[in-house]
Amino acid sequence: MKSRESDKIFGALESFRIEIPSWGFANTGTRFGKFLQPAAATSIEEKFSDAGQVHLLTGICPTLALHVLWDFPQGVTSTPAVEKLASQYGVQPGSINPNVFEEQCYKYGSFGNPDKSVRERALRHTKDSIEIACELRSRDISMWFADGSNYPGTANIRQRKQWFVECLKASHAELAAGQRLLMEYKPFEPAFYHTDIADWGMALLLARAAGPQAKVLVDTGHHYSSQNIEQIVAWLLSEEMLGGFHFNDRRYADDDLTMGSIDPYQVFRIFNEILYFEWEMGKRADIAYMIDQSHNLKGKIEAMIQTVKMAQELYSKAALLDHAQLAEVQKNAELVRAESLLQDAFATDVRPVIQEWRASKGLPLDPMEALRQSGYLQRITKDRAERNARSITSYA
Ligand code: PSV
Ligand code: MN
Repeated sequence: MKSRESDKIFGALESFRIEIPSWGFANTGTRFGKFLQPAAATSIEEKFSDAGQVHLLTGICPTLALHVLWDFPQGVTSTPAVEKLASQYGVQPGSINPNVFEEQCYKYGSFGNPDKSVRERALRHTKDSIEIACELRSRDISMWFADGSNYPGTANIRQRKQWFVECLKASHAELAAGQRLLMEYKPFEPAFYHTDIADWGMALLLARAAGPQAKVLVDTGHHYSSQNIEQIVAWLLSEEMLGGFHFNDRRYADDDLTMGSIDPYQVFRIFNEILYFEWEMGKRADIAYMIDQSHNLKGKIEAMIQTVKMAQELYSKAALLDHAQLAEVQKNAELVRAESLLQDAFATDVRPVIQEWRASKGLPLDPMEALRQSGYLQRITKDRAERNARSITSYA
């Protein structure tokens, strides 16, 4: 590879960071049950410890996304303990994810619930989550709502939209300067007839209604099959409304598979739209890159490292593209040349240069191999196996 190309990759890797989710280290499953893993994390300390390993070996995952219900058992009073773990394991708290979907009271929704007291409760939880974020100096509060309905005619869709606007405005009013409210959308699951924030357009309208610090979050698994996600990304960029990503891959629905495992070219195309925008604007887009995956069968830490490596590779490939040239051939409608620019960049083997970059940072050349050699997996498997074996796995 020419030195100009490897310089491009070095430049891209220098600033590329990706956030990992605390729940990606825990025993998760499908609605049919869980297959327990002896090394899965069962406490917030174990999640920080595992995230610390991923960051230690890859050098690009300095923050951990936290889910309030799962990671802050005592709410805001848990924050000093979380701060302590962050400094102990060398990973800072990242986005804070309120949880207004798991408790019984949310059966008919949270911000869209017809019962005012439930809406108020969801709002209180969101405000508490913002307070947690303030205490931990976390920038992003990431909102996902399971709200929706399963049968036609059972919900007043317009009324629920209005309740969402009211609650989101009230949430936004609590944000500190510089904080952001990220709005995630999803067209199905757990609701199967309608979801209150079903797509990027609804998320965009609600974010605009909430206030200037609200942006849209794109979870790549939250689209219908064959939807053009990079086009959504391009539109959100041009509206200055793209706040972040939850990366994962899917074959059928929201499968939460490892990023790039099914369609790496799609992730490449997403990164290409972002880097093209940045080239055109002459500045970085303010985007939080985050992972949202659930590894039922693969080892959790291995899958996370695999993801991070894939993200680095696809981002590096996209960074290779000559955007000045792309703009030129697009202008002249030179279709094959334009498409080939993408295909050639995608086909380039960037792994040797990424290894050089790792070496320049004193990082292991192969983080996966380094994990296997470290003895960490053997140690946690021994320490955690008994507790994991006692976990509940049944669906019904
Ligand atoms: C919902 O499917 C979702 O994508 C939201 O981001 C949740 O916070 C996360 O998954 C929980 O796994
Ligand atoms: Mn998500």
